[in-house]
Amino acid sequence: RYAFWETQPVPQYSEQADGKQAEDGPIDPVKTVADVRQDPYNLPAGYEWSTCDLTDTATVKEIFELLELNYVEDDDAMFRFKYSQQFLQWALHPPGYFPDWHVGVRVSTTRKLVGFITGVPASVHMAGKPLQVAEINFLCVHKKLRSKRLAPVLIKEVTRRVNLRGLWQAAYTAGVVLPKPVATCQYWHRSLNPKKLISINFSRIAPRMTMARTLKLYKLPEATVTPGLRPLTKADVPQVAALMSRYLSKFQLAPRFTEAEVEHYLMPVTDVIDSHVVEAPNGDITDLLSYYTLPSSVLGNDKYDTLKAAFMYYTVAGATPLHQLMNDALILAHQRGHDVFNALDIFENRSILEKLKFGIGDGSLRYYLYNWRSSARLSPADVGLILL
Ligand code: YNC
Ligand code: MG
Repeated sequence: RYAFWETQPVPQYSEQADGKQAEDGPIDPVKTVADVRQDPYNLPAGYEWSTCDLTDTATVKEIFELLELNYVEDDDAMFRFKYSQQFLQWALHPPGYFPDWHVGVRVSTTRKLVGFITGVPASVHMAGKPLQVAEINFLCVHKKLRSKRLAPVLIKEVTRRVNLRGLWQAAYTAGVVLPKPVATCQYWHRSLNPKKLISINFSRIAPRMTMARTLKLYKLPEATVTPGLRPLTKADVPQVAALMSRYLSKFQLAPRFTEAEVEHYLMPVTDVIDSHVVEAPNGDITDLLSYYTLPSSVLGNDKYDTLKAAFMYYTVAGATPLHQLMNDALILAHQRGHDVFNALDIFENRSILEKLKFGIGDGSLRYYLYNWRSSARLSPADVGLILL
């Protein structure tokens, strides 16, 4: 039973797949902006809506602190995502962003920020159909306010604000099972600093292994191996956009990036996003690798308080074998002090993860679309979309 989600325009578990599905399309009757409710949803007494201005560093710090203490944890509550302030500014200010899609809830008397949800606009394809969506992320309710049905109010309010901008679909990912995933994917982890990972119980020494053999197993070369590999620069953006668009069109669910979006999402920002390209001797850009930096707080460990994780981002192997390009990504992340490299089993990753000594994680990441019915059933290898 999903008291809230059963009221929403998402595919339901009660629906029978009868084989003769109608054409893919919206679930709700088509509306116009004039049909959208003008006033915000009601919050419980004592709380109020607050649009969060991410150009204001004091506000960014408040969001950072809410998430640092209350955002996503693993099932055993050993780690909690710790998105940095620069990361939040980057992720929430892509080209064409709407300030009113950065939704906060505050305690009226103290102004304390206790709830948050965001959307950013994006263009994606799903099973051959183009969709203008809001990518919804950073849904968070303060731990002291859990299980009071505040999350549905946040979701309805951000939906209203998205609708007011004339968008009717959304994409989001979550660990939890909701009606109804378009794909269920898994994280894989590659140790870069095995000694620390073992000491914080992120990983264990495998049976019949010693610490010395474990360190040797995961040891990486000091320098990358691919000739012509160098950091992405602005001048590369048109070529990279073309490379990405050719590659991403192979997947059932994938974004369509404009050049402005490629520049925003891929230009390197220290400890936020790192992108490298391979430049051929004739000047052509043949390959792209990228990863973002998302640390986690290590909860209740005396020796370490932070785990520095790299997450694979858009990577296109044109002239270089994918496993070599990804191995260079591991080397770069290791050089820059990351402890672990995470990647989903999406794209063509299944073919290289084991070979590169990734191990499968526990828990799944589900991909969802809001107000879109599709008869397509996607496997992880059909997914070419990464939400931050
Ligand atoms: C979740 N992650 O099932 P039912 S991911 C969506 N995404 O509803 P309450 C979720 N719904 O079952 P709490 C959800 N988690 O009755 C729970 N729910 O139908 C549903 N955690 O609400 C749940 N961040 O307020 C139930 O629960 C209802 O106080 C219960 O709050 C939930 O950002 C939460 O994991 C997650 O901060 C805020 O636990 C809280 O527990 C929390 O009583 C730690 O809520 C942080 C965390 C989630 C990260 C993410 C993607 C969010 C997508 C939201 C859906 C967007 C829809 C599209 C909108 C735009 C549409 C257009 C156009
Ligand atoms: Mg609640």
